[in-house]
Amino acid sequence: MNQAAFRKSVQELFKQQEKLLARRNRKSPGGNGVFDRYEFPVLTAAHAPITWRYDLDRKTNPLLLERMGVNATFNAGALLDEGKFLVVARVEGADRKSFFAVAESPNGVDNFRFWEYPILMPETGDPDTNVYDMRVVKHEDGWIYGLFCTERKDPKTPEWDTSSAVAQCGIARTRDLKTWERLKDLKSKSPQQRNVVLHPKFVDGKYAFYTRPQDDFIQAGKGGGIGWGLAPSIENAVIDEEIIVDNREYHTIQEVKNGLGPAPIKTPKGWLHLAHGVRNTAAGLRYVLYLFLAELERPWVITHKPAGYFIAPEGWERVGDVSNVVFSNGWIERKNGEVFIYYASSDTRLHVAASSVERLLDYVLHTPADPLRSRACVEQRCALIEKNLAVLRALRLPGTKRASKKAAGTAKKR
Ligand code: M1P
Repeated sequence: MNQAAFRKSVQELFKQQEKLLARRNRKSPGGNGVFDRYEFPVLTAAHAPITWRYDLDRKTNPLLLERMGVNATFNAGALLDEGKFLVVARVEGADRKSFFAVAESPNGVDNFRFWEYPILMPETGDPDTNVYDMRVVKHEDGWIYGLFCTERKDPKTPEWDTSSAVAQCGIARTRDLKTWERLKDLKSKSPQQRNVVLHPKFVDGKYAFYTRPQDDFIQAGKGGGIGWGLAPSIENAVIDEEIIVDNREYHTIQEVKNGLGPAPIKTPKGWLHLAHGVRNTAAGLRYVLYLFLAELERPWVITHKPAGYFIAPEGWERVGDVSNVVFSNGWIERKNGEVFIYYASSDTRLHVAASSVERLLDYVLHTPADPLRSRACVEQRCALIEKNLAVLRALRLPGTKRASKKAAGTAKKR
């Protein structure tokens, strides 16, 4: 390529990307009242800056080839800071290594643009091979903390085993999301920790953590459930005692494993939590999101937990590097009570859904809990049907009379 053609090609790269970055997003029709999806993902691999991927120097890259590809941008922590909507995304390079990068939007639903550089996270004395899934928390001690999964090759496995990893919780803190101070990894009795979240408030004067203790490698064979533990110090965080807050349960959306998403939102009715649950299917694992509410004074005590999932993969969200997965580690509560839920689909891209504290609380407080048996589930549903038919009868809506009479008969027989 001569100089003029090269210049034009570079220009074209930026022009095409700008079209994507500037694309307006809007709510998809057909929401269920609890939340609304948005039409387009807010981040994809193609959102990664051109300067991260191409060598734009004609001397060293005369054919303008992409040198360092980005495979995916997904599972993101989220923060509202001085009116700016910030997500700390997991960016996965073509080389499979993940790293963190901040993308900023003026409105939380579109126009997300990565900052100029990704985060250069300091390492501990035992360098991470891979880091991912940061939960960003503004703690009452004044720092912004990032808790993330740090993985290193399992030193106990034989040489031929090149995939077994030890996962632990890395902890770093910052004031501006640019400069990070790395603290010691969290210590607990569990040999594996993923999905660890820092509670935003001190509890009994201590730092409080939601954990996910695991005895087994990746597939939670033994142990599991969302745990809870306290540590007197954050610089040297050690949890001596871990209790299980929300366990795995046979034949539920979280029968294989579960993990907390972002730090909880404080509401007048309790701490509102978003988590993911995983179950087995013939096609592999299925990840869905669910909500629950915990006591304000005792955040480890669940008071309400609707049955089943809150968000499950839908349409093209089902397909990606790890299909049939939705995962969320970030949400933002706005001053007006609106809540943006940043969820990734199939370990590939990041989406946003909108709801509000009012709607989420209504959902959590008034959706029945899982009665754990088919017959009991049908009874729950029949109770709803019966109630609805009575309402419709009272409303005297056309077309409802026959159906409601028939149902009244069925209800009597039961
Ligand atoms: O591939 C789905 C998810 O798997 C892991 O989550 P968990 O430990 O709860 O199973 C993580 O690797 C996560 O990043 C990923 O989205």
